[in-house]
Amino acid sequence: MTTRTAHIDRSASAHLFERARTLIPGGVNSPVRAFGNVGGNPFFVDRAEGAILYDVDGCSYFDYVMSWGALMLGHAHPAVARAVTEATGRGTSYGAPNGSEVELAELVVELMPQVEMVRFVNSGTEATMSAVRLARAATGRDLILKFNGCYHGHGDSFLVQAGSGVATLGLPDSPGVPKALAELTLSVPFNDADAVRSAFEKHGDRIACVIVEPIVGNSGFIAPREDFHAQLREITTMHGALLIFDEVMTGFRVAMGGARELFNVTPDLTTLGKVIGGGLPVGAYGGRRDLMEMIAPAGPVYQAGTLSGNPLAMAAGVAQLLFLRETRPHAVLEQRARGLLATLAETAHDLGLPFRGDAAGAMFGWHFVDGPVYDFEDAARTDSALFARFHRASLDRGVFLPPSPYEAAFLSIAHTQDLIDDTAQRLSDALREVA
Ligand code: KE4
Repeated sequence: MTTRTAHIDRSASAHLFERARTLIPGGVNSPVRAFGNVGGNPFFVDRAEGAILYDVDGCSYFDYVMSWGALMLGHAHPAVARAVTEATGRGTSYGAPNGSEVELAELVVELMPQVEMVRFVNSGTEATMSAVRLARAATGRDLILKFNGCYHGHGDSFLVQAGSGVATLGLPDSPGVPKALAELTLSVPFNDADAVRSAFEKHGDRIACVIVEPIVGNSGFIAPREDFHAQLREITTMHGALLIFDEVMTGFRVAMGGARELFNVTPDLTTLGKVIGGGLPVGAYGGRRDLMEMIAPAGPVYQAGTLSGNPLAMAAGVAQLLFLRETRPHAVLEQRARGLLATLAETAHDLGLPFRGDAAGAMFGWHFVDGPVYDFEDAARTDSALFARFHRASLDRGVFLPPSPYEAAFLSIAHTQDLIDDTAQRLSDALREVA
């Protein structure tokens, strides 16, 4: 039985947060980090190694956020650290092409056959914004269709019933998004192919693309129904719209070839981020050669970026992907995630609490709900007050879970079976305490 540490001194974090809030909106550079949905103040990180985060007060945490999915090898993995250090010695940015961009592009194209050409950018948001611009250019159409609860970054066209961030903040639309622009985005329930068909029946000849998180990680973890993606492929093809798999989170994490490998459905475009940068700022979009050759300077669709293809991010991405290509840890990591969920499910059952968990590769999640979770509406039934208490009790037992019920959790090769077993005990005790 692990007990919550009586009093944890987090005063150094508190002082930093106090200073940060006078300088940075909400004291953070991304909203979810402020713990708005779980209460309390965020801890400030001093350093990290493997699966462990160490805060500025000397507390340590088993990390299940892993930079929101970017770190498949854990923090400060020697292969990545060495690659970045070596790259730094040759300069940090050139504003001119360099070989590491070609090396990473070759790896992405090799590991994701549906990606015939790829363009690197600096974030997942840039990747999805650019992919949608390309879809609009390629089809000559203006409407896009997304799914309630799916998050594709903070591009204006996506902040229409987005899942992560906006939904967590309880803002169905973000202020500042022009109504005229929001009206170009259709949003229907995830897993509802009939709703997609109806949207196309109504607007079919105006819809440029469907963009989807193939496994949703921004409403908590939601898996697609058996043939959902095959139906999306059939409907979009029939209506001359493009299908975009937003694999910023799932890419190289749920399987070596991403979600496309799991569902054997080929999208026209794929967006990437996180894992391909090994923890450094990166994004990418790619897909059919005929589409990608429309991107400047090969074609007329403009997109650019000062730090795109940054040599340090490329080096980190290459190091992480090469290591994953050799070791292919996805099945083992999914087994570990499912083992952890099984322990939590058993504890919840003993306590008479509703609980639904699921996993794919090194990504997993749960909802405190009865019955299956097929879409955001189901996920929104989760007991968020219980989630908040559970998050705090877990943190006080040295386990850092994603600080929102609308996020997924992530593990890495540094999450050994022993660490998972230790986590399971701590989380069970935390759940018993707050039930
Ligand atoms: P970024 O612009 O944050 O690099 O990527 C945006 C994005 C696009 N597509 C998907 C499927 C994503 O999950 C994301 C970003 N993921 C969130 C986690 N829910 C990042 C965490 C944060 O916002 O701080």
